[in-house]
Amino acid sequence: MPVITSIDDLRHLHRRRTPKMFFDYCESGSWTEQTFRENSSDFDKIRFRQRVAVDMSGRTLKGTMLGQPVTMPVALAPIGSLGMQNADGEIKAARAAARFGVPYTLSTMSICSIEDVAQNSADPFWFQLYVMQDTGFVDEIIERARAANCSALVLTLDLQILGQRHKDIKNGLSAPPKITPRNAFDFATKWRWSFGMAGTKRRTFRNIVGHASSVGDLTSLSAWTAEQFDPRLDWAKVERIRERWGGKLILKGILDAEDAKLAVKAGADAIVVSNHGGRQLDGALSSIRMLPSVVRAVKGETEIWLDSGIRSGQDILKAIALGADATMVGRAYVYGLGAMGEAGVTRALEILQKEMDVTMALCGRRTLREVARDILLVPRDFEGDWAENA
Ligand code: HOC
Repeated sequence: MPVITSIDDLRHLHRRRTPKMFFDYCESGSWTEQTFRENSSDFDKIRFRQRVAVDMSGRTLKGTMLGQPVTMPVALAPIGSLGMQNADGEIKAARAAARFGVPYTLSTMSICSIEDVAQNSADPFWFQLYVMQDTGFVDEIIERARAANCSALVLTLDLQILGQRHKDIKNGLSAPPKITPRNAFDFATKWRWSFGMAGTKRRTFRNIVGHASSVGDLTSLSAWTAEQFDPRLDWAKVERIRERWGGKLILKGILDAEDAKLAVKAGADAIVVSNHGGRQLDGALSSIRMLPSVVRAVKGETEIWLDSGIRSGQDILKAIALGADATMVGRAYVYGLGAMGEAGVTRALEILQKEMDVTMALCGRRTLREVARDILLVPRDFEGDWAENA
């Protein structure tokens, strides 16, 4: 067993242990993957100011997200078909998050259903909603989330149509997977994964079973998305969902200051500055580059969180220093899940926490309240002319 000291170590192990089709699903962006790449490389352009001889005792990363106490400002982002990365992946991730003291978000497009997770994990989790044309289905799944005690609704606004991901098309992505002469050897060598899958009945999209006419392979899934997801989603519909849900509402996929203001008007308790991990509009700017303009527009009016591109605790600290109240991580914990199941999710969270803590100390700060832009060195042209156009 290799020694795991970084998220990248988990990524390598994930790649070794998980069928290519599912590792690639996690690792892909849309079209040229420019936005996917820049989400991470833009974090690398920001540097820290080292400070010395500052009392670093009694440090804490604790805080709250929507009033919920968290051990660090991180929630696990909703991930489609997570249960294909590792058998019953959603249940494992929910358990690991609950034990660690951070929120877990279950995707509408998960393998384990809302009820599967609720029955197998003690703590409340959050539910992510995709808006379908069938309002009956939307209302019904909101009721299911309420019945399962979900404590917040995450409404994703940037995927009413699916960004094209070339790797998924080439791999013939499906859940359950189709074994073909081309991929049979790959599946045969990923025996841990196969063994896990043989031990569960949860191998397709259980939240939508009964609703979807056909959810076999990606071609039909993207056709299904085009057919079922509501292309007429607008702010009036967001408000209808807010009223229907009545609880804490997080609007995810906000990348523009104008949209941030509209989200506040629609009653968002939190917004997630996100480009869906570079999986939707390729050519969009990275989340971290867009964050400052959103912060200027709505800071203090709603909680501002950031996702897309976070691969280390240092990235989280950079987002906080640029004005985010908290973050969501996706791939960083999926690598852990694919590598080592539930223990891998825990390991990913431990790594992020340790990296944040040590970095904060070496920047001379003891709490997240003390973390501000002045711990950073940001290139003068970081936001560039693009943000000024916004
Ligand atoms: C093909 C399924 O957020 C992703 C997910 C889920 C997409 C739903 C449609 O892959 O980006």
